[in-house]
Formats: sequence, C-alpha cells, structure tokens
Amino acid sequence: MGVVNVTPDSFSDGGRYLDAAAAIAHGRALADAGAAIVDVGGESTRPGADPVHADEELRRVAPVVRALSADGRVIVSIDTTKARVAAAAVEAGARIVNDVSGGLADPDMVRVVADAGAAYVAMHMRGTPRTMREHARYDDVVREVGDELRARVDAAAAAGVAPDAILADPGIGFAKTPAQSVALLRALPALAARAGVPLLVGTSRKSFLVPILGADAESQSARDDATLATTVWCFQQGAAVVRVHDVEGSCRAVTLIDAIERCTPVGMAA
Ligand code: PMM
Repeated sequence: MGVVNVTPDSFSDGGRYLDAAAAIAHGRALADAGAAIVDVGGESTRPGADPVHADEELRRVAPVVRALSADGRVIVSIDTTKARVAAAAVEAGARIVNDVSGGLADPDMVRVVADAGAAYVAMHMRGTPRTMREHARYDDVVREVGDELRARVDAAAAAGVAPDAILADPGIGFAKTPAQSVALLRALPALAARAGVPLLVGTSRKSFLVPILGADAESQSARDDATLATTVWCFQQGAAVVRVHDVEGSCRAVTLIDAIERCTPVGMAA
C-alpha cells in the first residue's frame, strides 16, 4: 500500500501533493512502482495535528480518489476517520476505508462501510492525534492492543462489514512509545491471532525508528532505509499489507525475499 497524503502538514510528505494534479501523478507513480493499493488521505494524523472539517477533507481527496479509481490499475483506499468522507470516497471509487480510529471517532463509520460494501482497516489508537501521546500507558502493550483491536474488528463485523474484508492494524506510533512500537512489531503473529483477521502494518518513516538508529538517522532517506527492514520483517511475520511511502524500494526488497524463499529469482527463471 503506497501513501498519497493530500495534506499541508503530514509528517513526511506534507504539502508535496496538496494540489490534486500532483497527488494524482504521485498515485500513478506509486502504481507504476508496484503498489497494489494506494491510500489517499486528506487529514494529517501526525501527533498534535489539527482536525480538518469534512468538507475540506473531501475537497482534497475526492478528485484524487476519482481519478486513481478510474485508471483501474490500483485499488484505492481512503484514509479517513469520518463516515461522510468514507461514503463519498467509496462513491468516487475507493474500495477500502482505512480508519486510524478503528471506528471510535465516528459512530456512523462501520455502518457506512458495511452499507457501501467496502473493505475496512481497523487501526488501533487511543485518544486522537492531538491527545494520543498522553495515552501511551500500558501494563502489557501486546495484550491490550490485541484485545482492543479485537473489539474494533468485532464491532465492524457486527455492523455488517464482511469479516473477510476486515484488516487490523496495531497502529505503530499511535499512542505508543518507540519501545511499545517495537514490542508490537515483535508480536505480529500473536496480534493477528488475537485480532482474528490479517494485519496491515504502517512503520514507514515513523519517528520510533530514530532512537534506534541515532540522531543522524533523522533524514528521509535514512528513515526509508530503516523502513525497508521493517517492511521485510512485517511480511516475514505474516502481515498481509504494509503501508509505505517508498513503494519502489519496498517492492525491490520484497521481490528479493520472495525470490530467496521460492528459489526462483524473477527474471532468472527459464
Ligand atoms: N499511519 C499514518 C496514517 N495512516 N493508516 C494505517 N492503517 N496505519 C498507519 O500506520 C498509518 C495510517 C501516518 O503516516 P503518514 O502521515 O506518514 O502517512
């Protein structure tokens, strides 16, 4: 899953694709680079980010979702916590609703997703992007995130979202310290088992990478290097989807791992 943030303030690419034409071109480039899904978002989820009104969010994302869906080359996902934005995006062609609140931000969300027949990503977070840093308190982060994810998955299924169209996401960096994020990455198989559905994981360029590698790893390219390792880790631990900014590098890394596992290097097969 490649990321298209149509926002002025997202963490790593805020402002770069605020113009619809630039965002559409970026989504097409991600498809060319090998993304199976592009995730279009119009509201930043960076820690402390200000909320965006649904009208403004829709103004940003609707033309991008419409154009990328019309291409028919990738599945389009809408990254939103608002039922109204999700409904309009599905109307414009999105087939997945990626909700970083797991349905907690908007009581109508899971019903709207069910009625639209869309797939649903239920991510784990506590609080809101504005307050989440205060909520990174757990006795046992793996058990608590697993239990809370299961509750979000069950709520989506109870509202009528097809169980085989639900993915769970531990929400790396959302109401988690760097150490808690690492603990969750170590426990992906247990989290998938507890959630009862396949996992989507987003580690791309996130700040938990920096304390591990040291302050000289602040740059985007250093974070992309680190993300390649987490991408390979996530797939090897059974994640179904990884959400990344650097689709080209991630696809190369995954192609290599796949070739080693299958012993049939792509392009070298007879
Ligand atoms: N991370 C961000 C935004 N949306 N959605 C899911 N499902 N999982 C994530 O980890 C996630 C997300 C924040 O990243 P960005 O601002 O760099 O896109």
